[in-house]
Amino acid sequence: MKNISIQVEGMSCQHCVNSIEGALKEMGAKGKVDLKNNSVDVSFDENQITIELIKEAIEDQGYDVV
Ligand SMILES: [Cu+2]
Repeated sequence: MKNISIQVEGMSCQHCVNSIEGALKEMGAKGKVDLKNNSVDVSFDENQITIELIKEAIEDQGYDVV
């Protein structure tokens, strides 16, 4: 498993947390949103998913990856 931290803009409430963590879960990654730091910690299997796909999934939910 690989662990990364991604800076994301536009997250403000529990709805945002659920959207992002849900989207990551759907693709087989494990996400943890930190609203205070505008970041998302993601654990994923490098053999299954790429960082680019994770960033795309977050952007598809309507947030900006910095
Ligand atoms: Cu929100």
